[in-house]
Amino acid sequence: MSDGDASGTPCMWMRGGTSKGGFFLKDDLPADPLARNELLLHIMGSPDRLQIDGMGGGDPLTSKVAVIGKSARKDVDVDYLFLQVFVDQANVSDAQNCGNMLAGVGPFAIERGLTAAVSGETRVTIFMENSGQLAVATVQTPGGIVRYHGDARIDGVPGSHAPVPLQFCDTAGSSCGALLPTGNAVDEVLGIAVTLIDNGMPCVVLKAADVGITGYEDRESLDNDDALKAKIEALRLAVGERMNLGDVLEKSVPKMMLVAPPLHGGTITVRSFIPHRAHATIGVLGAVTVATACLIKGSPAAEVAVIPDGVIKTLSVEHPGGELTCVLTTSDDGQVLSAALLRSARKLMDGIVY
Ligand code: NQM
Repeated sequence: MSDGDASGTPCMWMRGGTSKGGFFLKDDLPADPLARNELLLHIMGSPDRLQIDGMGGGDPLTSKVAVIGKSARKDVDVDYLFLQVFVDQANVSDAQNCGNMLAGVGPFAIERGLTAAVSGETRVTIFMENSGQLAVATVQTPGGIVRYHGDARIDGVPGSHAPVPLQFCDTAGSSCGALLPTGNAVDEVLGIAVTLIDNGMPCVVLKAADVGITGYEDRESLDNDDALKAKIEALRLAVGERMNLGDVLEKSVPKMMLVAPPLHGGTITVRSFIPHRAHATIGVLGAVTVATACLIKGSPAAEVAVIPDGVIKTLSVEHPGGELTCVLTTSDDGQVLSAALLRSARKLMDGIVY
């Protein structure tokens, strides 16, 4: 990048859920996607394992960008485009949503005056451009000012913060065109039973035991297991076309979800790969998608899950950093109608990035 970056770019750095990254107004970034991506790679310091020359934290979870603008859509406050800036490749992908960064979108939109706050709590309706779907975030706004501190705790984030409940409707087939893109609850791929599913995040759900692990390993052991990584990457590459995602070699989807019975009274245990590193916890829409897989009869997830009765199901997805509770509202015949879960966000820095 030349000295074109001398004047810098306004941005806010925020934690959203268990992710962290840059939040930009759409109008502050180049309109041309190639120029925008080049600028974002430069800002993050990619490609470089440490991202030492940029703002990224050397981890996919801290190399994320949210681009936000006022929405022209009826009854929608803002449009949100999520961009995954790869750490060690010169690649910026819009092929997935991020439900964690989503938690910062409402507070950012209010702080930047894209939508008005009311005193108390403000509902912000967000169009997720990556998948063309809606989410609603509820932001604490006493006196019309965003409040970040509070008593809500989420696993994977130290301390407590103001709650940001998120609600999703109609997330089925976000990127794959259908909840089950092959039409099957179970497919056999390279000799392993998998569910190919997308309820907000394209995922391959399989039993951890079927790839030779317990499903209770920590992130470091998983990240150091090259044989396991090779096995699940072969599976991932084999299902891209079947999931309507095309060639996924350079894509951040589908995510690989290795499941096992719950250990701590929850619904299921998951170790997720996103897709080349193990997740420290689990993605938001990844969790919604795995929770949905638990409800599909005969699927690998259903075989290990413990499911409560009732049409409103509180499903606790256990992960390496604790658990994430998804509340799924289902129809009488078991279809998932909506999902809700709790996140929090924190404003870390507001200024100019060079
Ligand atoms: O699944 C990581 C994350 C995510 C995505 C990933 C996410 C989601 O934890 O909605 O939030 O799966 O790449 O931020």
